[in-house]
Amino acid sequence: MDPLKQKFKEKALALFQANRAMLKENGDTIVDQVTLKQVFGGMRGVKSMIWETSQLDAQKGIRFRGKSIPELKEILPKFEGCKEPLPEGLFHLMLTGEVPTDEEVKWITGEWQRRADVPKHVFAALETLPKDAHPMTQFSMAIIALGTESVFNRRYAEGMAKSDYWDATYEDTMNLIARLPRVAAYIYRRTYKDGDHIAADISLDWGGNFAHMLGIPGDDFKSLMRLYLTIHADHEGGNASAHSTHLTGSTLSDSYKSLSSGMNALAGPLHGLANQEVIKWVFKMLDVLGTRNPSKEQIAEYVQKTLDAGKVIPGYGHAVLRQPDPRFTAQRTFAEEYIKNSDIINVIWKAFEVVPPILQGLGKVKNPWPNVDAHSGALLVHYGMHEFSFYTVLFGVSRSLGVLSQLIWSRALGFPLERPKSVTSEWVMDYLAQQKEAVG
Ligand code: HAX
Repeated sequence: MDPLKQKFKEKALALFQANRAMLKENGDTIVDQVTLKQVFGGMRGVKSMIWETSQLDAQKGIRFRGKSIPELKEILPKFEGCKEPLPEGLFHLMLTGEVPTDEEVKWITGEWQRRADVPKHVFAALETLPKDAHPMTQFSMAIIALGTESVFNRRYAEGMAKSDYWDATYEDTMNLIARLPRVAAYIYRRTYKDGDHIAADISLDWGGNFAHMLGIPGDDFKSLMRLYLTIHADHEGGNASAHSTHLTGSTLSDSYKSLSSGMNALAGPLHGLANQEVIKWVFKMLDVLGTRNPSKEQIAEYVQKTLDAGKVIPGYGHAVLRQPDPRFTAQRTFAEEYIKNSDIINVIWKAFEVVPPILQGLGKVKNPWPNVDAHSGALLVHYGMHEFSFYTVLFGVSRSLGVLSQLIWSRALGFPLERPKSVTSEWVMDYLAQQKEAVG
């Protein structure tokens, strides 16, 4: 058994047994109550799922196994000469709860390189799609096509025991994560660069090699990719991409179909596609205003116009957060450190001063602050990636790390098929009438 799998197995067995004992004694303890507002309002805040890899706090933002993003930047191993954390290290942390050593991270990099070969039929499947198919459509389809290799499906058909489900899911997950950069880079190069593909560089790490295969030059872009792939990886379990992956996975669908579900959720403009929408909105504003250097007053006017047209301001607001997103702040810190004087980044920073008071003034927006998607596009544009519709694929490559490491946990902890209860509006009216009658 490989060392990462061995480490996971020990931790998972211990937690499985501890949870069993805890539930035997406390299974009927009430941890939440649900209001009608929550039932009609997208289940906001309802505690109904276990997610081991990360947890979100409305004020402090994301914690990966208790660690904040600035802490991750300190404690996770780095690629030689780079100051940003390696996503391989975060994967280890999420999967085992332990900060990895340099050696452990090197092992993961090597293991993902060893598993990185993409079957030819995946590229052939992609070639059947028109070049202008949205990259998220291509990405989701490619992930499904990779699933013909599923170890879980093969072993399930052979009669695998329930206690081994996590093991087969680990194998699928390691293979899938290893192959995603190659698939994503293929989509980028076929869609925007006339199919002029770039071979992998095995001297590089997972994120650095992804940057290399995309064909965006420079060490700073590789550093950005390492940071980007780390900070987008997980955001506890209730967000739409994580929850979709979790729900599909709960049917014992394989890692490929589960992740593809998650990517379809990520592709919506209220979720991951917001990174594309933000930068489109910014460039449209610059075109309309006829300047690359708008004043705060001009930005405020344009924000108001967007709202008056009945649209949301992309990159602002959040279902859980009530402060500026620490992932926004991490990208801002990166820009301050690596980039001097970029017009487009200056616009993002000015918008950060202008948008929150306007949204606050509407009196209904619960979180007027920027989220992760407000900043990422400007960084990518700065380094020469102008193909906005590809941005959500970058998010998706990263998100695989969190949702798939959790899928291994879900299988190891024996989570059942997810099946909440739904009711009709008529049921609600009848229920309210009965309550009234009972009170007299
Ligand atoms: N601009 C304008 N109005 C906004 C708004 C924004 N950025 N954010 C929220 N609102 C509005 C809502 O549309 C809602 O209006 P109605 O009552 O008229 O329907 C009202 O304020 C209350 O919404 P909320 O409770 O504050 O927010 P929700 O939890 O319902 O929604 C969203 C959270 C992220 C979907 C929302 O803030 C939004 O649409 N933001 C813009 C899109 C965006 O940036 N999405 C990315 C979010 C982060 C993420 O998942 N990244 O992948």
